[in-house]
Amino acid sequence: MDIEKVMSNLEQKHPGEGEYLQAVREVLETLEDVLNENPQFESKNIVERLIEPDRVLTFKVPWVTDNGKVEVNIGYRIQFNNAIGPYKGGLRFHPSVNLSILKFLGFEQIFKNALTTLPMGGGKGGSDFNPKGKSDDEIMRFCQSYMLELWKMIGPETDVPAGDIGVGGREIGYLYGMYKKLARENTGVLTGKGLNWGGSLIRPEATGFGTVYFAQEMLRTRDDNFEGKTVALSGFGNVAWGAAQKINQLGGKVVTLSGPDGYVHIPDGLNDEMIDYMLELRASNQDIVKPFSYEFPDAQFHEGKHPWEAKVDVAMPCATQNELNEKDAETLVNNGCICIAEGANMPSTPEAIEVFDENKVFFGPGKAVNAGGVATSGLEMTQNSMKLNWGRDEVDERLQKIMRDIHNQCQKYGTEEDGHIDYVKGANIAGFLKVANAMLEQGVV
Ligand code: NDP
Ligand code: 2IT
Repeated sequence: MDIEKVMSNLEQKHPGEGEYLQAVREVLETLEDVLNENPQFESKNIVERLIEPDRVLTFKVPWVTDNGKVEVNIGYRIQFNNAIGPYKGGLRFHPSVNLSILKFLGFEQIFKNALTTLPMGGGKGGSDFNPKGKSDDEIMRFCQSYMLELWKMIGPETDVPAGDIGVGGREIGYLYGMYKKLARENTGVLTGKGLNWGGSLIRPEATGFGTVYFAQEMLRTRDDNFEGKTVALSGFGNVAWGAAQKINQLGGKVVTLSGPDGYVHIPDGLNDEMIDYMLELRASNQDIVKPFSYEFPDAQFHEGKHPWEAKVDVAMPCATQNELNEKDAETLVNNGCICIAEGANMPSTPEAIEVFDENKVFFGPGKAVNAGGVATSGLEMTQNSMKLNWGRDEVDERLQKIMRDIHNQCQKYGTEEDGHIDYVKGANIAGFLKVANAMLEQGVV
């Protein structure tokens, strides 16, 4: 397959969609051997059928502010690929949201979901709505208006949205309430639901827990573990919160958190009181981590800086795409960082990944590392279908098993001659093979 030709065709059809093109290129660059060994994929044009979403929905979302002003946002849902199960993936509410970002996220989701071993296809959605500074009622009215359009396109066996940036338990509640009213049914149409109405234990923590479980598997290949390791986290949202708890449980020390305004350095490590304060800060709808340094004098705030300048053993980017660049990667490696595990989706730029590759440090890409979130969404769907709730330990054990399994798949397809594991290659090939074979078996549809 001529990657450059495929990419230039795609670019012509979707000009300026940088994140989407970046995500597609990264996958295609790792598939060369598999495509050569499996000519049936090329003869049925699997790659070109896979990189184009099944359908893209955009719609207007009008809503009324507390002051009676009428606002209009754009709503989206990308149904990317359903070869192995219903479309599945989160909703992102953030002012930066556009088609390119949602298409990159939807594309990545196909492979991630395939890796979980559960029957879920790939999708993503959201809006350019900015939840920052909005009242609870405003959030509710926005979610209701969004669902008024979306509900006909989704369903427990069709397309099952969940949370992502700016969408957590509160938003899922408002979205679910409106869906239920319109569809007149209680089903597992969304995941990340409240525990009293179909949610699963561990789902809020799952992405962060899974990220740490995956990093633990990477370290284990060198008989190493988290005990005494210093960890730089970015973001201070849902994923960072779950990861911080698990790192502490395993004896590691989280020394940074970040926001768009900069990062805080906590030399003695994030403690439980600080983790609770993270939640408070999030709930206050503030855009910044600076208040952390007022509340805890030992935490030093570094304005406008990335946490990657801190000297750490492990780095976990948990905020957003392209938040860790080539220079950050060089700084991390020069400071002795041995493991990078992506809690966020595509947080490292291609140049940064090259630096990690050259230096043969552990680099776990988001689609493998953060798959614990959607995997636990899959477990929520299973519980909804059975109309049963599993206990905390049962869900956690299943999550751990799934993360070990994803690591094994990466190891199987990504181990190089010198024993180094190329997790990007491993994850892409394992995910691709599952989806591509399903597409072949189901014909041209
Ligand atoms: P949250 O909204 O809970 O937190 C996001 C964090 O990232 C916040 O600290 C936010 O800061 C920061 N952030 C968001 N956008 C930007 C930006 N443009 N520039 C700088 N910082 C930014 O989201 P999650 O924790 O759920 O998601 C974080 C990442 O993890 C995303 O990449 C998401 O796609 C990924 N992910 C999430 C999963 C989940 O289950 N929730 C599952 C798998 C991956 P602020 O709000 O102050 O802007
Ligand atoms: O990026 C992701 O995997 C998510 N935001 C979670 C998706 C889900 O359906 O739980």
